Amino acid sequence: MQDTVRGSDAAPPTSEDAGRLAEFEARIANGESIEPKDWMPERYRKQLVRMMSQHAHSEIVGMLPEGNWITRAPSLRRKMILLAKVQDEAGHGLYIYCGTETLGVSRDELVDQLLTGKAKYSSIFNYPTLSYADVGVIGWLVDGAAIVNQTVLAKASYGPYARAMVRICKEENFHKRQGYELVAHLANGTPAQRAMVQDAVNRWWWPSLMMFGPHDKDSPNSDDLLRWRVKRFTNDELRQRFVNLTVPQARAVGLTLPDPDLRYDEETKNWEFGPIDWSEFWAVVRGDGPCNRERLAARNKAHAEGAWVREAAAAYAAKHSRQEMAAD
Ligand code: BYC
Repeated sequence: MQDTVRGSDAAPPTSEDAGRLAEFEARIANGESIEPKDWMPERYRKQLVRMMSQHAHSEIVGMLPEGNWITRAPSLRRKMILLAKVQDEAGHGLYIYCGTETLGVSRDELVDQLLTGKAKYSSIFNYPTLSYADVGVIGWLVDGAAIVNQTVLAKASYGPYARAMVRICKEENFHKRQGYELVAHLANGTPAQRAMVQDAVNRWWWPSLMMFGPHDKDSPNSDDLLRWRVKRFTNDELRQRFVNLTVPQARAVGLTLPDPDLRYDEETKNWEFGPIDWSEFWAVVRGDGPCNRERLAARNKAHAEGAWVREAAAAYAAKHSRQEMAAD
């Protein structure tokens, strides 16, 4: 399994560690950023490696569902938009892998964990994209959910992660807008286009809510992450924020969300929603979602086919370093 952060790996703190820990926590309480060369508790480092590497993998695997439609985009304009978006996701993965490397773990190791199925990545990318409307709905709902989550992560206590999030969120905003624009276009289109986009919303709504992770009571990592201000809000709080933002957007384009229990609560000012199917969520997280095997197979194939590029880049770097040494 991926580097675990639970239980026995935490050695009992020595008095020196206790002093350093207090100093570290005081810095976090003071709103300071933790940087790669700063002292940090091993558990903080491991939590970040776990979360950031899962995030990087999600960006990389996340290229696959939409990438599926690049060759079949309905117009040149749509193809250019989709190409740019999918390419952005690759960039996001690379920033976050670089950020994770500052914690003393190599990208090769992280990629190996993904390719061998040891690492997790977001459950959402294990669902199929059945029509072009899915491209719009992913931009609107999936990138929309990512923005809610990542805007907060842009204030995370670990500097390299927070800075990557600032840049990524700017691009995610473009992703969400292009998605909503496509959704609105289809929702105002022919009856067949309307039906197609409603069908996509029906399939992606619940998986989008699952992106925020399990209920707070079932979230073993939240205590550490909240205490050390990697997370600023809980899974349930961010999920509710997403629902509150999204319901009016669905109404504005005349689409319905597939939840008969959805209702506005005047007292809490929240859109209350029905129960999430957690058995489906855990099945997908365990590897039994509709496309888990297909996604891993696609990543392994791409990695194998890219071997010559890595070899060429390594040979080029070696040649240049030899030339630089000879010139010195
Ligand atoms: N899917 O204790 P919890 C994108 C796991 S890509 C799979 O609450 P935590 C985009 C969790 O890892 C953006 N697994 O965990 C790209 C943990 O297992 P381990 C993706 C999940 O970390 C392309 C266990 O369940 N965003 O936007 O406190 C195209 C218990 O959970 C999921 C990020 O990666 C899940 N949904 O909170 C379009 C955001 N949820 O590791 C768009 C960064 C939970 O203990 N990550 N698990 O074995 C986070 O914010 C947090 O890690 C989470 C989970 C909220 C996801």
